[in-house]
Amino acid sequence: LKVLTVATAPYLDQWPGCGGLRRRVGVFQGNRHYLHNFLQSVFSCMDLRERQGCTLVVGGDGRFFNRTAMELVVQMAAANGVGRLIIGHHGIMSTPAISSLVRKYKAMGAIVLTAGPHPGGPHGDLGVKFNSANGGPAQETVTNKIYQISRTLEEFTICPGLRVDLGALGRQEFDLENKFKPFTVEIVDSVESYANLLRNIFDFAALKELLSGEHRIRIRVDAMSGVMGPYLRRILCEELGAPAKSVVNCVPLEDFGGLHPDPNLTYAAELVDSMQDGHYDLGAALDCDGDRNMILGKHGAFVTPSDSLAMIAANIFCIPYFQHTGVRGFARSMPTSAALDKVAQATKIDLYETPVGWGFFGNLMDAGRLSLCGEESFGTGGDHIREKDGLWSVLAWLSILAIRRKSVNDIVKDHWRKYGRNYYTRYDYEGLDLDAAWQLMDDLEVLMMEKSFVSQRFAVADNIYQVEQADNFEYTDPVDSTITRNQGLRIMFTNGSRIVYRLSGAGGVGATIRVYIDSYEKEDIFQDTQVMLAPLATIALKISQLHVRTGRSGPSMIT
Ligand code: G16
Repeated sequence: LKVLTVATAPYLDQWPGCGGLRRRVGVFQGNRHYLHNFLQSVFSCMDLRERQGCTLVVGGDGRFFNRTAMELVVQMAAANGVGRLIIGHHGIMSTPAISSLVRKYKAMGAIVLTAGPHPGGPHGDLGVKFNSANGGPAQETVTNKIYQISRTLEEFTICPGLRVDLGALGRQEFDLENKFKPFTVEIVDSVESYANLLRNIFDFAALKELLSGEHRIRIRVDAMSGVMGPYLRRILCEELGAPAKSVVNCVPLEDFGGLHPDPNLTYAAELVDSMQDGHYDLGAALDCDGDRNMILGKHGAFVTPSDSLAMIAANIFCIPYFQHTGVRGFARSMPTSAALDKVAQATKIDLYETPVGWGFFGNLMDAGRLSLCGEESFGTGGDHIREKDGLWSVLAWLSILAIRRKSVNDIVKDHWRKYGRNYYTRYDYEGLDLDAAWQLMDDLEVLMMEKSFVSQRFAVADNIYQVEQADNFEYTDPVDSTITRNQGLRIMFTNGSRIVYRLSGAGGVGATIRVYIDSYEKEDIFQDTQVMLAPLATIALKISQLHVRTGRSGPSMIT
């Protein structure tokens, strides 16, 4: 097979955020060599000697254009000297499964074709993410390098005649010109190997008893027409005995059924509705690439992701894996509520507060300092892999139910009674003008850094909040001392409440400003979140002038 070097012109906008390069499908289709360029930048970023003959894992969430993109990845990987690709059957594989395979095969990394929980289809998004040898998202130093290469790229190499059969499980070999060794592709059943991973973490006999024994509970898990259907069927139904109707939307669709495959109360409304009549004891939704999760109790009671993390932490020894490994540390992203901190204090386990994005957790895990972590954006996971893991989180909750023999709602209430409650909400302002959003954040920072800002008092009705501290979050990695700056503007009040403003780094159309509000209550724990947080929300808008400056009358999304 011939290897060609093709001249190209660079694009200046291929900055991969923490979730990779995410663009509308039309951008990839309408701009000549847009995907070729980015893939070449990824390959060129790898050290040449390490790249020659290396193994990479490749998978995607099956969205529209996935197959075309996958074929291109294979042709360019071969031409760039990669020796072996491990690919999911039909090119489809969940993000957690990809992470686990990178580790299992000791691969140099992975190319993940997902745009996270963003819509698919011809008018939806496509994404390309590079994961490192630990199985987690590449660090910022790597993504910055990819971006720099992409800005001056002049050519790419490709093996256009190489045709891989993504449907044929097993090994395929290809001889390339001027290469001594054949280029190998292995199409694998990722469902089986991922199931095996989970078998070694959880007590499957206890879970089977919970889901199919005499006192079984009823669950409903929604795969949102993404990759997770086959994993749910195999693990929850075939292996753990849950009835077939416990899992829904399990056929992976290229456009995710035209829906937004993001597991939250807005986009997983179908699940929320189906929980209302109290038939199901636990509900869960997973996003299209299987790393995010939402947990609901009976009647659709919402467990906020920050609480879910804290509650898994408080019950961590219900999971056999942690009984064996012990607990090395907990971590949460900075905007995630401080509910986890209370558990860490009580158990005297180290707690890390990291910038947004799973890559920061990976470094701590690699150094043996972290066992359990999560983000408010519906992500929880352990150190078994280096990505968040949706189905792992569901099994973590089921393990808690199996051992504690209580309902989800009672476990939540017990937790609040013991540790107090962090009322928490997030406002998203999506699709803002980029320059206006940056300017707003700049001006806000200037205001917050004024000397007089600290100790300023804000009053809404009877509630008075006094600023204790204000900063722009900065993180020094305790393992390698790398400093990451500008990670979000934080206002901390004397009563422990907090407002955080942050620009989304995940890319997409325009800019997204997120406002995170967190308020701790020791006693008053059974109130409505939005009612409790209304004064702080008013203050957040007042300080930032968000509505006045963006012309919006409210957030595009509240979680
Ligand atoms: C968002 C979330 C982050 C998450 C990231 C990637 O980033 O806020 O917590 O790590 O997406 O998530 P996924 O891999 O599921 O797409 P941002 O920067 O938009 O806030």
